[in-house]
Amino acid sequence: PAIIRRCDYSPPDWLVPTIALDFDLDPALTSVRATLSVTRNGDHDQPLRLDGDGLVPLEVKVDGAVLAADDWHLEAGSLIIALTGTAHSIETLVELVPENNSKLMGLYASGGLLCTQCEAEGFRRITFFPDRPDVLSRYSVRLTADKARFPILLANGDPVEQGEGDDGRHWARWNDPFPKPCYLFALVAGDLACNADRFVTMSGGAVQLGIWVREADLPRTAHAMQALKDSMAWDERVYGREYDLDVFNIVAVADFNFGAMENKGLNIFNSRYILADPETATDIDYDGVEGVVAHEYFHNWSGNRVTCRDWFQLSLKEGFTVFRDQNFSADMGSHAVKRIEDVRILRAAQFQEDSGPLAHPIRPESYMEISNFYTATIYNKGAEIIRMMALMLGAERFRAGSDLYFDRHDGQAATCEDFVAAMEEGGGIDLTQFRRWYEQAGTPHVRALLRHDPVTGTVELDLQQSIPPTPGQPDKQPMAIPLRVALFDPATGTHQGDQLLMLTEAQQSFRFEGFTAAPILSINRGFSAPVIVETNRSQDDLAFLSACDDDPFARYEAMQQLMVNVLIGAIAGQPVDDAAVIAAVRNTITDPLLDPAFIAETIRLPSEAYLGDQMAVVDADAIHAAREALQQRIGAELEPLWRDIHSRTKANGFSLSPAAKGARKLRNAALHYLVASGAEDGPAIAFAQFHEADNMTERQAALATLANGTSAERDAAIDIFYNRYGHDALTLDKWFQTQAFALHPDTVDQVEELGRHKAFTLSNPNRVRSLYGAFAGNQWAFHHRSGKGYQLVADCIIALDSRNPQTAARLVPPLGRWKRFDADRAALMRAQLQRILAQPGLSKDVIEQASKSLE
Ligand code: BAL
Ligand code: ZN
Repeated sequence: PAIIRRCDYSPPDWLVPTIALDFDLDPALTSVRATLSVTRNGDHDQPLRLDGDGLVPLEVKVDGAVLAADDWHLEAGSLIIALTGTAHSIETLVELVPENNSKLMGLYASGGLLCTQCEAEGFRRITFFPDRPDVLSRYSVRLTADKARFPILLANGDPVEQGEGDDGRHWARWNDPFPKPCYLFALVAGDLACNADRFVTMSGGAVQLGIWVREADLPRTAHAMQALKDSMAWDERVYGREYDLDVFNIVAVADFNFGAMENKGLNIFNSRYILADPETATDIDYDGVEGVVAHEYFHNWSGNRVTCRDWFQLSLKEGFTVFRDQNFSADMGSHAVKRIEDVRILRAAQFQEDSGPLAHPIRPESYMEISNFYTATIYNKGAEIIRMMALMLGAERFRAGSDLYFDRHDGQAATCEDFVAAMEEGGGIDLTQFRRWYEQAGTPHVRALLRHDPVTGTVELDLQQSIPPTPGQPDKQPMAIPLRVALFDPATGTHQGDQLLMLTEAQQSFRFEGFTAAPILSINRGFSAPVIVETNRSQDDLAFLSACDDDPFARYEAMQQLMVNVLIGAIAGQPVDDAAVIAAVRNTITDPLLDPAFIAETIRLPSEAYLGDQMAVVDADAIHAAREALQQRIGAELEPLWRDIHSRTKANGFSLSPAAKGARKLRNAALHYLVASGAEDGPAIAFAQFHEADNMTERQAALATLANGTSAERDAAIDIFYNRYGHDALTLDKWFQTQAFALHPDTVDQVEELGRHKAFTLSNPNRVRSLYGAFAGNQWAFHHRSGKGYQLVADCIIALDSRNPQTAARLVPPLGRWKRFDADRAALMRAQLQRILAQPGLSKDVIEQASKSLE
């Protein structure tokens, strides 16, 4: 497959100011008539090239006249027409079979609905068009369908007309006044019920809001609607951005490759990010709904009004929009807890990506298949880069920069460089060196050494940065790294102020005066930069910070580091001294001033995968054993406290208040440690929680805790859960996921069995991710020394590829981490990658991921 390179960008030869689309919809045969006004862009003699994927033109007209078959031709699926003038009208007719579209890109059928997904390159599977984000058009769309099967017909923009046709068919016309790239096109036809509401914008415009779902799901849409209204108000308040159409519709569909899609005025969602009620959704699910609804809504400005020039600029809209949704969610709940959660995701997904064969800068230089670049790097590291700019500028200047960006580029297809330039100009800052964050892949390492001279009272902070080599980038230049730092007086537990240090050299020293006693370093407070910090802090220093640091992230981080140090020592076979960890956990859980949600985050042991990231060669078995042992010790040493927390956090009735959510989080953490302690009644207590819970947060946590062990209660809970929720796809996903995540010696065999379960299907991406995606993230089980885990995931990739290559390709990266494992496992992983690549007819999605993973 061809490689597309950023340096090869050139503006489109032809523009398409308007497009009229006429759909005659039917799952078995849909016809699409497209009328494009095209204008020559500049002085050239290039033919018109309209991208197509799997399309056959039944008719091609230019300026109303049918073209003879030799006046057009297809080239790699694209329609090529030689044109003489500077402006023409082009008409094409194609037919599609949505019910056979298993890739879920373009127009497809899901649960009785017809819907679309066009980002990144799905529109070319619907009609011939220059499928690139810098071709912006005004859309007018007419939809016709059987009225009984598809009573609701939706598209982008505002509804303008509707009527009845012949034979029980009806039609609707929608106009979108805002020029948009074709990846933002959407339509939905189906039998849907609406949760309708309204929002009045800051300038007094009334917006009709609709969340469209199956009738039976209507009661599960209230949280999404509240999140939508909160997002609309937040974007006005924080960014001054107002909604711009008369209607805003959201539709939930069961089969979806992404989490959701920001189509202009018609967001289409994976139902898992819309539907929530206490019986079926955990607090994490509720937060996911809120965050994703906000994310898609915020794209209306960061993505739609200002879009991307080309797909290399993907982080322009995704990184910025993730940053916006993270801040929104923090404002809706707890800033401290949200930051910890976001960093945990970054470290789990992005740091691993950045240190492996698929590492790429947030603005990549090349790709084979753009679908493979919807990555944690583009999204989550991209958000961190924006966060650093916001930190360096401060709130007011950052807002000035974002105002300038939106105002200057409204209606345009922009670049990452445009964003940085707007921040420089609007915010008044020089970001020359900072631009390297867009160019260089890899997570920077910062080594921080604090030296104290008691005679002069001087403290020197020596900082060194290094960025490991990544594919195609053996040598790196120093980055501009903003580090928030404080120096604590160990006697008083206070500091003289938080400072922002800019580390811009490979090595740099910072001097502080006036310290008679050696201070304790708190660094990268708030996780001010997405870097790995190594320090010479002792366990005593970390214990001190875990009790005293007034920056919640740094306090959490100190506790994590304290635990990591003990665990890494244990893995290396050193005698285990866990007293400091147990004392720190005790201090934390008995501190009456702390938020229970923060306590629950802080006392959680680092994940097995995170511990693996700290090792040159990951020893999954030793990590598991050491972590289980420490968990057991913390559980047993503090057993009365766990019992006390567990019983006093039991709520009387369900609430979504931050206090109630925090109590559930802490209750689940206490249950986890209590069961880990080995207490004889542990499984019975977990089963009682499972049985009595009036919410999924407690029920699933109890199930997950039981699933890690071996008990009669485990088997009973798994059966009961299945019988209770087998009819509900989203909840059944949890049943698969919980078993695939289980830290249980038989997980690999159980996953094999679950893959054959009658409720397992490859046609639903959520189901695939809940079994194989979860399993591949379970380090101990996936890296089972037999290599069976690798084989199961490879089997799934191979079986899925011809059906849904995008989802198949997302399962490849865990196999690509072979360099981090021992020689035997590495060989087994490589063998599976080679087996995948040997399959005939493999998609370019999987070819790209698997071949890069072998390098
Ligand atoms: N644009 C793809 C889905 C999302 O990031 O919102
Ligand atoms: Zn997005």
